[in-house]
Amino acid sequence: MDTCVFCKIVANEIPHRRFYHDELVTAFEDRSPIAPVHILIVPNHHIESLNQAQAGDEQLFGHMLLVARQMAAQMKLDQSGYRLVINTGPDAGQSVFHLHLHIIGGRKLSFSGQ
Ligand code: D5M
Repeated sequence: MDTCVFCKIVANEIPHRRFYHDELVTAFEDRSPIAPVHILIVPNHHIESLNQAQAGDEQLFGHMLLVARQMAAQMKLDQSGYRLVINTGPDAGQSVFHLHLHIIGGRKLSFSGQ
């Protein structure tokens, strides 16, 4: 999608710190990190949010989880722990409408639901 910032990152059209790219997904550093490690994994093709996921996307979503595991191991979070988050829609605070999986870690994380 022409105006989507994450589509531009996937296409390497704007600066970002890239950790991983393959035919399905791209992983890069969140520009506003909330923890020492904060990585986003996005599908290479534009999906607005989890609400637009379809039958047939199973391989993509399974792959995103396995790439998250790989990123966590690469960042040495596999022992200390980490959190995966997909914000979906306004109440969850989704601010970029290209589906993305947050990997957050490197410090003790609280969970308040706020
Ligand atoms: O999270 C959207 C996340 O996307 C938020 O943590 C900032 C990040 N973001 C936004 N623009 C960029 C660019 N250009 N590079 C890297 N990271 C970016 P959400 O779940 O939608 O609230």
